[in-house]
Amino acid sequence: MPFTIDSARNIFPNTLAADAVPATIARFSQLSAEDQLALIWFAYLEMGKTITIAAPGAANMVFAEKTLEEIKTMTPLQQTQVMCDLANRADTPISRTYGSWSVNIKLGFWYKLGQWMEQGIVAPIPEKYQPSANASAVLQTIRGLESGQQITVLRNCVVGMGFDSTKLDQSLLVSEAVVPPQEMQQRSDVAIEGVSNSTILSYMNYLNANDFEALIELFAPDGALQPPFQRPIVGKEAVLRFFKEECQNLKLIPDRGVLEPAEDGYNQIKVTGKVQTPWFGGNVGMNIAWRFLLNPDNKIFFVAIDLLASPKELLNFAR
Ligand code: ECH
Ligand code: GLY
Ligand code: GLY
Ligand code: GLY
Repeated sequence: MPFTIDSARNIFPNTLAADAVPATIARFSQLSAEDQLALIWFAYLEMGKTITIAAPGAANMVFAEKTLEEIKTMTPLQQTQVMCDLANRADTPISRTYGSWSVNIKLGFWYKLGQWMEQGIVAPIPEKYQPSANASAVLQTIRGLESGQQITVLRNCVVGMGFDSTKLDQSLLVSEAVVPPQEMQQRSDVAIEGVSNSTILSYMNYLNANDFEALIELFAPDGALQPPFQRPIVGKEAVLRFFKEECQNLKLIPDRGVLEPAEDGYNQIKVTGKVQTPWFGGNVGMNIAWRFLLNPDNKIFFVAIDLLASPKELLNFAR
């Protein structure tokens, strides 16, 4: 076999990802829990002036409801303690429950808490809270990022909170129900300037239609998918689980690409374009590159999804 997952990760090495995102999250995670919560609060309020977040679907909220109600009945001091425990990834019952939730349930939980904090139902961040110098510097960095990078930082901060899910009994993990694939008549076809390969076009169309069962058949049995700033997810079973859990209702808007032959009958394809998340819809277009490696059977051996450093990167096809 000419390629391994590790060597495939290096196709199109000139692709410039938004390294400011992991760098900012690393600095964020060094802050105290109080600083972390205050920083996200201030960032969230500022971003809310220009971009609107969609209310979580009811399906995301059912799993968090019991915990939210429990928090509601607590004293303000206890509420603040629960939030600090989450930021500290402490081993507490609520922090364990939080750790068992999928990304969208975690986001829905904080969405609701944010509303309650605004309404005074849950202990707010004190208006006069004085962040440390480091926290102020991190907030300043976040202000300077483009909106797609800002929401990625927020998302990853929320994902990192709570008890470490890998240390939990995996049978306890919960995620929202999978929506049925879109009806055929409702679907639309993407067009990608410079790319006519059927696997690439089907990948975009199936993902846009939430048709994960068809989508996964485009992958080789040992195929892998690498989400932005993550390690590759390897094998059809794990990739399918990821699609069902974290990829519902995304909108992929690929724009252009290049295909070039690689060793031993493989082909490498780079596509750039935009992606929208259901949480922000058309308000935030993330600048994305897909780096595909197709095997000689035209199956996906590897695909990396990169959040790009700048819009300029949308035009970068240098090899
Ligand atoms: C408050 C203060 C106290 C602490 C906290 C608070 C609340 C914070 C809240 C934050 C909400 C944040 C949200 C962020 C959502 C971000 C979503 C993103 C989605 C990116 C998706 C991408 C998809 C790419 C992919 C493609 C593929 O081809 C394959 C699959 C996949 C304020 C109370 C915490 C409420 C809602 C960034 C890029 C294209 C890899 C998925
Ligand atoms: N974006 C990472 C790489 O091109 O290798
Ligand atoms: N409102 C976005 C979601 O529930 O996924
Ligand atoms: N978890 C993927 C999204 O929010 O769009």
